[in-house]
Amino acid sequence: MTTASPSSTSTIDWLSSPVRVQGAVQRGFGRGSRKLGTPTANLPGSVLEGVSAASRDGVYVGFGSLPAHAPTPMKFVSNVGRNITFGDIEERVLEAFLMADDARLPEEFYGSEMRLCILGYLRPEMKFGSLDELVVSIRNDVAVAKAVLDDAAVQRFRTDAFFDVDN
Ligand code: RBF
Ligand code: MG
Repeated sequence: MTTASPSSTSTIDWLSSPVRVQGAVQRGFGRGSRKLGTPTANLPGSVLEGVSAASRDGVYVGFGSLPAHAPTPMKFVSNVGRNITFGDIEERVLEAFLMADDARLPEEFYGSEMRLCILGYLRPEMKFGSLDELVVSIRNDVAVAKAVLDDAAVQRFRTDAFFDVDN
């Protein structure tokens, strides 16, 4: 596989204002996103109900925390939708891959609060022809997210008051 430079293959659509959501991490679908290399912590899609800035299904990026376990905001990349490649879930879900040093982080935190400050939209959710294509695309999303979240324009959200643990 050839790895293209992320910034040359994608542009980010920064939201006009950040979307801050929080909720208890819910169980995934047993498909093992761990196997895909991107274990996600999931929130019900209902946290985005009525939020027009995040009404599109697809891949979003921002900063997120688990106040009780990992209070320092981390970069995240997430999918919002119904996993249309698989077509087996009914409810919209927000699946966030938190870029922690410990890749197993989310597994242990079902029921814990997660806070996400959503800053940009990367691409629509797509129906891939194979698992391999989905994995390649997710890897590219991770690389793009890492790069764009270093942008000076969004650094201030790392210290957003929303992440203060006593909130
Ligand atoms: N699922 C899809 O069906 N289409 C997608 O385009 C898609 N993009 C994703 C991008 C990222 C960054 C992540 C973390 C997940 C994505 N998924 C997508 C969801 C994936 O199907 C799901 O995480 C696994 O099936 C485990 O539930
Ligand atoms: Mg998950």
